[in-house]
Amino acid sequence: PFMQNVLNHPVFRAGKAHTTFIDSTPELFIFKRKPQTANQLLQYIGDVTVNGFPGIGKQSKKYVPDIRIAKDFVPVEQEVSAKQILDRQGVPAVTAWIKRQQQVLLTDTTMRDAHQSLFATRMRTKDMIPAAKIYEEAIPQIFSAEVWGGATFDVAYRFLHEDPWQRLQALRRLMPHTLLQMLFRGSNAVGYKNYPDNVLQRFIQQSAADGVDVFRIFDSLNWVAQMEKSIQYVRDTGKIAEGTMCYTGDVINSAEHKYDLKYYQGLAKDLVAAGSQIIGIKDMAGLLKPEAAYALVSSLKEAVDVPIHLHTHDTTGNGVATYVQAVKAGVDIVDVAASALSGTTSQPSMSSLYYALAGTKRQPQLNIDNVEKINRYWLGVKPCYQDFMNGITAPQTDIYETEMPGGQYSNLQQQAKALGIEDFELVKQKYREVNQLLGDIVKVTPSSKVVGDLSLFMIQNSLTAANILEKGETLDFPESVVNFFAGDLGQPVGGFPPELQQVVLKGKKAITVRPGSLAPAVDFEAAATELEGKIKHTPTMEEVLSYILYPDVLLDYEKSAERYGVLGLLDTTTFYQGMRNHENLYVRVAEGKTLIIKLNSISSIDEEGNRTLFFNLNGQPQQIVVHDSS
Ligand code: 3PY
Ligand code: ZN
Repeated sequence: PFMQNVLNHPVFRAGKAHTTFIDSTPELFIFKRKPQTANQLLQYIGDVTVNGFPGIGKQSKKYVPDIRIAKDFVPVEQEVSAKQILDRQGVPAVTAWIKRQQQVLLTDTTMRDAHQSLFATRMRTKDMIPAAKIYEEAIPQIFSAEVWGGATFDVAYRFLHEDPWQRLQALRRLMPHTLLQMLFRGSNAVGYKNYPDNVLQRFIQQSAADGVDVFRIFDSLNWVAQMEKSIQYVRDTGKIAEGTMCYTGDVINSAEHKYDLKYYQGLAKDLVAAGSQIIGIKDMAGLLKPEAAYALVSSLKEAVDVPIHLHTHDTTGNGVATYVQAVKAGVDIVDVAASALSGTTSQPSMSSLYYALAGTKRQPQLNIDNVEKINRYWLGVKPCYQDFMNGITAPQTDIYETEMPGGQYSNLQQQAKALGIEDFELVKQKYREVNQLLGDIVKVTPSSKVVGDLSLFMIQNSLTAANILEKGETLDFPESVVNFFAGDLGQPVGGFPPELQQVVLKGKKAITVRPGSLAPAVDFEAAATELEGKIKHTPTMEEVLSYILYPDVLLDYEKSAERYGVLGLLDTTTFYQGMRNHENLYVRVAEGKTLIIKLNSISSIDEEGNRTLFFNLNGQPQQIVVHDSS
């Protein structure tokens, strides 16, 4: 048994935890239920060495980075941070503080949206920990760090063998003076379907208790009814409710009659009436052109009194220009990422924006040397994830026409390939056609999936806008499309196209009310008892919530945790690529305790399809048998 919880660590207890300590002992931030054995670690290394990592397959080890966090930055003295104001004085004081700022404030998305958008959400907590503490000391002026929610929740369980709640708790502890922000999909929470109201409420309460301060709440159809409850639940916790509008269309196009400035002004007023304390503009596809940003922010400032927080993606290469115009129009906060993890489908770069605003009164007050030093750390981290990169290395201006969110672009490419559809230009063309067929809807998780699924389905079945109504009569549409027309995602702006709805639903009745209003409340006690029977320990509230949201995912994770223990100790290259013959690996498992692992050889495959890996563990021979599934 070598695992230790940081909270009990003598250095921490003595209040002497500082950067060097965290840098040299990140393992202390990896929480653990049970002691882990070295054997579990070897089992994991054996499995990934022989069979590769899901999604990227077997790798010959390519990159062994030496990642170091800069220690020579100048700690910045900050009188008071937004987090301290929230904790001491509550939300109204925070919003008043935001409004008093002359500079534009920043949210750093590096640990959430940036890696979700660039490398399939695969960043591990281990790689966040050394940076997290530095943020506090080096750039305390930022408004918030977006570190949780969206796809990070289920991906942590599914692919990283990590508990996302523990990530949140660790970051909270490391960043006590920074507002932590999450992306919350309204009635879909951090999932892809509607959950009952009491689940949303408990999830929000638990997230708030574990560390989330700012909840960015959106709905994939911009239906305020789907956000109201969540906004209220956040307000009840005393945290910040950022009701959010997903940006679609083009407000400066005179042909835009649906998503025009009047529409967004009305939506902003509705969000404020529902209790939003900040208005988020979520430009998930990066469609907001610079002049459109100016027009939109100006008209929202006219319509509502609360601060405006703008989020974009730099997919077209115009992200910084968009922010500069938004800043001129008075936007209060914008989302940026560390340069190394910025650009293309991610957010615009923090340092680029800093320099773009040079000479203006609204330039962010940052110690730019510190920003560059943090960036060097992320530059070192990035190559560990090269196998998950989405392949987009240049601006994609065609998304102005397709309106496809960045995260979907590479996903849909994969989905199409898997179905034997090689012509992605055709898919993009179909996607536009389908969007119009559906009545021009907001496209973001999960509504974007409806458009993508229907596009592929139409290509496969030679359906066009002209023949879908007759030919579709006899076809079973994809589940996501049926659910959409049944009203399970809520009501789209302007309603459903009635004829297509009939063809898809084939007599099934659609609902017009909020799906959550029909969902029976979940019995948490019963869920906890059921889960306890399956995992053989008393579950935490966090585990119960995860089980309710993602039963299979949580149970698979519990199984892998039994087999491997906690893998947060392993460096990321080994985690994804395993070990090479004759490689030596040093795994620090506790302060002053390091395992030295050497892989001597791998046997050829035996009759049962197994291979034996011959290791030395701290000089002692140790063997691990792995089934070769190739
Ligand atoms: C998510 O819901 O994960 C998103 O980032 C949508 O843009
Ligand atoms: Zn985003």
